[in-house]
Amino acid sequence: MKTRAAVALAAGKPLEVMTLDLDGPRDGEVLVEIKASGVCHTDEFTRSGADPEGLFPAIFGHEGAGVVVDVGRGVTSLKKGDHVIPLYTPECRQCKSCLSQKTNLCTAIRATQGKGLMPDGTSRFSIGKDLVHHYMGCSTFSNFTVMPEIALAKIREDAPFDKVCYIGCGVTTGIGAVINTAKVEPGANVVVFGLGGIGLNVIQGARLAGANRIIGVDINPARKALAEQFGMTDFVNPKEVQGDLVPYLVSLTDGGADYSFECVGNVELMRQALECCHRGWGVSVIIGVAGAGQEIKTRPFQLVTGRVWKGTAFGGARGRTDVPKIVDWYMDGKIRIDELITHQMPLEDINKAFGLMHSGESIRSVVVY
Ligand code: NAD
Ligand code: AHE
Ligand code: ZN
Repeated sequence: MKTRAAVALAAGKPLEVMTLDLDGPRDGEVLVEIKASGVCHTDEFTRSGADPEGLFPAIFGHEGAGVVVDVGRGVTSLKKGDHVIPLYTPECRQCKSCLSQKTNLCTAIRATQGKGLMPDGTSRFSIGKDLVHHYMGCSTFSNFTVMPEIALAKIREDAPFDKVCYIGCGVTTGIGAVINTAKVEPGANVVVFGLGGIGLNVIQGARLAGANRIIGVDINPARKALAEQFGMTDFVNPKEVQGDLVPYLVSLTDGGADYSFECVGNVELMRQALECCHRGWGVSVIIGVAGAGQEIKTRPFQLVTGRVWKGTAFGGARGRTDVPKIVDWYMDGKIRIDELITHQMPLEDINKAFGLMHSGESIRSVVVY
């Protein structure tokens, strides 16, 4: 069949919207009509050429929602008409990682996913004879995509696609980092670096967890008002702080943060996020992804004296189990999404989403098909 998609032909170039070929689902695969897709900073990270795993040409997008159109042989858990959210972190429930119950990082299809291919080592997307890569196993910047069954979460049918698509990455990552990875407890002091599409969900997760002080750090002063609505108690603009940021944050938190979160992808901020944590117990969680060649560093003494450095992917969530529950939280009014979706656009205008991200005008842009 044919599908309309935004194709990344080369690193650093705008995406090109075109019609291309899509093969149907093979064994264990599902054809999905994508109804909406958020644009995450990770899409921009790969588009820019900073991602060591970046492949071109490819169809980006990993924050979608849609409807099952067809299923391949052997698919048992999904049928035509089911509403689904694609998962860049699948949940096979059979691999060593899934069975361990210690991680959400299912390994069943990670190797082929990282090569931009389906689990059988081929791509469903092509332009004539030329292969086009999948991206993060999802490719939600295509109106139709093929996904492995284990990488789809079935969700309720009354949930609006143009809102719950955001649960496919940003919402789950931010809230999950607080609840699953850090396990923030009531009364804790939390510092959040970066108040964009991920950081504001960390703020909302910290509020849900009953945190006491929730301190947001961002160089964009326009983030303050929205972050306050989501539970931030104090805003710090590093450009306005006299002297070093770390001692300033330590004094604001009575000796250091119980938990900090880096939601930017900047290795200098990752160090500051660790070092603003409380001696003896502070835990710093890295969420941001940093480009090829970037490395983190600190004095080992920071860890010797009890600070803990952690990271999280997809907020530690097991997608097929946890994503339907997070959709329920949204539908029940326990969490908020609408205010964070600041822009919507048709696929033809997808490059505007990257411009809005860079200018700091958007929190999340959502492409609606
Ligand atoms: P975003 O562009 O929406 O937000 C980034 C925010 O950081 C902006 O508000 C910006 O003003 C702020 N910022 C930039 N430089 C700063 C600085 N020096 N000091 C303080 N604030 C600064 O991006 P996003 O979609 O929220 O993604 C954030 C990061 O998280 C990216 O690196 C993305 O790739 C990563 N991410 C990781 C996961 C995961 O599973 N680990 C999931 C989603 C996104
Ligand atoms: N390919 C990059 C790493 C990118 C990365 O860390 N991705 C996160 C999700 S970001 C979503 O917006 C993730 O899930 N990582 C775990 C995994 O298995 O990819 C690189 O540096 O090579
Ligand atoms: Zn993402």
